[in-house]
Amino acid sequence: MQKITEKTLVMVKPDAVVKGFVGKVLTYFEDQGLKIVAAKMVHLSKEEAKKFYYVHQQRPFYESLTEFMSSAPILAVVLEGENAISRVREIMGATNPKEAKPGTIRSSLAENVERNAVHGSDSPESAAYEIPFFFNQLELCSYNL
Ligand code: IDP
Ligand code: MG
Repeated sequence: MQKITEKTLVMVKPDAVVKGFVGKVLTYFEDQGLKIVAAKMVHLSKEEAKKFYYVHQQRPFYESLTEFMSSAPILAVVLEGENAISRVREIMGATNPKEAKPGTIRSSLAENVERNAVHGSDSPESAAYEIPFFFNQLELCSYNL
């Protein structure tokens, strides 16, 4: 695979935050050499959650998902690394924890298909919407591991 340095937006979701799994979730990514270049705890309003997940507005789970995502704070994080977008998706595991490979975050920490512990951008286009949703240029750090 071609090596491209990418940034991707991760959220530790409310279920994982309230269970005290923030550190655990971040460790999965740090252990794979992904670099945290921004982080912020945010309690999204329902409207903000709807805006973040607007691509899913026609889906049957949109109301419930955005209710859940605004039920408690999330930790928004930008991770940087080679092929960060696809690597984060691998480390997270499938949306439904029942289908997630052993050793993935969702296999280990998710409750169900909705309360699934973590979000990660699914494409460069999504990352380009999701990163500035939470962070401005000044909030994105640059350093060498
Ligand atoms: P992803 O987070 O793995 O990219 P998406 O299909 O983009 O999955 O869905 C966004 C989020 O919506 C999921 O992470 C999950 O919280 C929720 N979700 C997805 N599918 C379902 C479902 O069938 N029932 C309930 N919630 C769902
Ligand atoms: Mg998605």
